[in-house]
Formats: sequence, structure tokens, C-alpha cells
Amino acid sequence: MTTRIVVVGAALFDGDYDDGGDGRGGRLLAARRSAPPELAGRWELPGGKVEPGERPDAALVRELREELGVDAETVARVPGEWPLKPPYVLQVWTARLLPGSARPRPLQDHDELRWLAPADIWTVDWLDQDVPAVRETLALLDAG
Ligand code: 9L3
Ligand code: MG
Repeated sequence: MTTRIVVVGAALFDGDYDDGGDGRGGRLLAARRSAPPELAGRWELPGGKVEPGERPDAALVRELREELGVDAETVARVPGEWPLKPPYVLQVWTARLLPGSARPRPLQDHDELRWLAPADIWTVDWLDQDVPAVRETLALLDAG
């Protein structure tokens, strides 16, 4: 039997998401992977593997601190789950920076960060598995 391991990803926003086209809405953080070689250059929702006994949302806060040097909190689970290379599956939470947090910077596994306005979401080369996750995140926000 195969153990299923959850990988958590953050849809980290810098303000309220707004598709109104006035350019004042919140932006989504995308992170470009620098490793491993087969994923380098592709963009993702930052995050990583949940450790044994760890709550997924706590894992995501930990990963954001390790990878980006920020203090963040999760807001809501994005419905759905997306298969990665077995045994991994991807789950996503919307998240925001806590007051007083440092600005995100690429500390591990990434070589560039970009805040994407709603109109720019599809201008980066997302990892294949992150495409449906990003789409679902935007659908959730548009519905709310
Ligand atoms: N992964 C895919 N999309 C994401 C994340 C955070 C991770 N948004 C994949 C890449 C790796 C695996 O999950 O193959 C574990 O991620 P990490 O621990 O290397 O970040
Ligand atoms: Mg990671």
C-alpha cells in the first residue's frame, strides 16, 4: 500500500483580490523554482510537504517562513486536491501576510518572486499541476 503525502501550496495575496480591472486589486504571489532541475524555471504556489503529525495549515505557515521569510496565516482551503508525482497530492489554501511581516524573498528552492495582478496571472509558466489549482483559487475568489 502507498502512503499518500500532502503537499500544501499557498495562494498568498497582498490585498483583497479584485477582478474589476482598475488595477487596484490584490495580487497573487508566484514563485519560480530553482530546483530540482526538472522543475527549475517553472512557477508555483510556494509551499511543501506536510510532515508526519503536522496539520496542513500549520505546515503551510512553516513552509512560507522557511521559503520566503514571512509571517503568514492561512485564510481558507481551496476546494479540491491535485495529483503530483505519486505519492504526493497538492492542496491549496489562500493566505495573507500578518501585520509586520517581512516582504517575501526567495530563501530556498526559488530564484524569483512575482506579485501578479489579476490580469497577469497567466503570464507565467506555472507548473502543470498548479494550473488547475490556480484556476480553482480564482474561481473561489470570484464567487466570494
Ligand atoms: N509541488 C508542486 N506544486 C506546488 C508545490 C509547493 C510543490 N505548488 C511539487 C514539487 C515537488 C513536490 O511537490 O515535486 C514537493 O514540493 P517541495 O517540498 O519540493 O516544495
Ligand atoms: Mg517547497
